[in-house]
Amino acid sequence: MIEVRRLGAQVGAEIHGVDVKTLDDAGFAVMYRAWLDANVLVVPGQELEIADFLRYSRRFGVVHPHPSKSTRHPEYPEITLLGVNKFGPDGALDQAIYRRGAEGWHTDGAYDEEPFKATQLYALAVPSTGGDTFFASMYAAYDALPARLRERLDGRLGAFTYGGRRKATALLNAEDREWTPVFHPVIRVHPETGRKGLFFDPGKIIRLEGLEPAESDDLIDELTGYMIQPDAQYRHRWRKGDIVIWDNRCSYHKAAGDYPPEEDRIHWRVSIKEHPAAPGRPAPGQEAAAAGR
Ligand SMILES: O=C(O)CCC(=O)C(=O)O
Ligand SMILES: [Fe+2]
Repeated sequence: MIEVRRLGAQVGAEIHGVDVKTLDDAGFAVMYRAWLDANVLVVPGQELEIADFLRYSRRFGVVHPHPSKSTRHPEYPEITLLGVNKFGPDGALDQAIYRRGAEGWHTDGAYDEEPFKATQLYALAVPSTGGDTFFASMYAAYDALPARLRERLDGRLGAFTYGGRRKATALLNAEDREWTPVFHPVIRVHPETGRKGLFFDPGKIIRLEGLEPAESDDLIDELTGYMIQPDAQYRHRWRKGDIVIWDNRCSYHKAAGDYPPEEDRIHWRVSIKEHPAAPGRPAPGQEAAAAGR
């Protein structure tokens, strides 16, 4: 029997009583519904090979390789490795790998024309302490906006790039760092739940369209203050064998980035979209190169 337990009041649900390797369609439908309701779904105690993880991930959508080529699994480009090759040849800790996802609250893939629908992680090794992942609701952020801000944002587009205003592109190969901005409405209606959320990422947004630069920066700061609502968070403490999937269309997340660096914290990670890559379209970040620039 599949059991769904709520973790936080608004964010997070945990599933018990499933082995995702043998899950039937009716069982998956229960889990998918729970995921839409809770934005973040935890499935503990799974024993998976890479093929199992990919097969299960594809039930949520289309798995796309991440633009960070250096952190792809050498044999399975759709799998990103988290926490692997943390130490360089000189023995120094690579902060971009160790602190990946820890620089601030964000949503994955806002730099892409079709941002990731979901990101899914499978824990292979967990540290003895630290290394949690934090989640928060975009719906709650939107609900908290005063009417004055909702009116200013209604129909407004944000321009996003991979590294944002700080140009944080350390995980990209040098030839992939020139990023063509993409545009998304900052008030976004979730395509499946119909609920409005504040689709926002201070580390990837470069400006709000139609505003003077100073006004845009001020509004970005103001919106950053609404992202995290105290009653709409969930903190995940990892156990080996956990699968966690989050919905990038309605949630923010952040890695704690605080575990003992000498310990292993290793995940397989996939980026999931609604759609396959359009034929002949350059990969994200490659538009400038493809246009000969
Ligand atoms: O490692 C984590 O806890 C999450 C990192 C992250 O932000 C991501 O994988 O998108
Ligand atoms: Fe992330």
